[in-house]
Amino acid sequence: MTLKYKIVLAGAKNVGKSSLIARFCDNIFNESTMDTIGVAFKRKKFLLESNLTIEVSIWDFAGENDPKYRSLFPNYAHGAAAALILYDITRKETLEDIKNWIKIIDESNNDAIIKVLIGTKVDLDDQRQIHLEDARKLLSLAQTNVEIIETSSKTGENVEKAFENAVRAIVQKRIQKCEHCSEYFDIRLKFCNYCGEQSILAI
Ligand SMILES: Nc1nc2c(ncn2[C@@H]2O[C@H](COP(=O)(O)OP(=O)(O)OP(=O)(O)O)[C@@H](O)[C@H]2O)c(=O)[nH]1
Ligand SMILES: [Mg+2]
Repeated sequence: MTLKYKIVLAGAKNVGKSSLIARFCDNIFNESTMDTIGVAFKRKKFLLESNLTIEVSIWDFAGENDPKYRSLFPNYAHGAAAALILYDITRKETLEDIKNWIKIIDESNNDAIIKVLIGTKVDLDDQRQIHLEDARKLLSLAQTNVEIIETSSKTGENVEKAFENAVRAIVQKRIQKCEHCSEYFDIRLKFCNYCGEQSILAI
């Protein structure tokens, strides 16, 4: 079975949103990237299990600081299953900006969205200004228990894992596996829509 979900990326200008997507989807890295204008869009498939493929559409939203521009984010994020909110471990202010993004996402009328915090540019550890423990303090504000991952789009470190964590969190929240026929079905159903067996969550 293939299920489709939308993932949006947010975070201050130059934190490395487009670079993370380029490494993940095309396995490339550029020292000098173009600023994202508006939004960009990519797709990627995950084979999570032999009978479960997840196809994600990944939306890259420019980090522009202009409030007029940021107010458009909820429209782009509409229907998203997860928001990856990025900060750059070498710039303290980008962690502060995470609070603004959490607020924008919380006000976007999408309670189902899972917020995932991601640190970027971990290859620049000698310039580090943000420690993992500092970032963890924002987890409760983001109302998420998805662990924070530090990534490098330059070396590729943890890039796959960051997206995989987000996808696993989406799956955990949205679908369940039938004990009887092993198919996946909507978490809200009391009976498997493949074989009719009662959901163990409903017992
Ligand atoms: N060393 C290092 N540099 C990175 C990494 N990721 C991104 N960069 C650099 O950081 C700069 C900004 O990266 P982008 O991916 O364009 O950032 P962005 O968040 O998409 O920026 P906007 O689209 O303007 O919001 C570029 O010069 C990248 O090469 C990384 O993991 N390590
Ligand atoms: Mg960009």
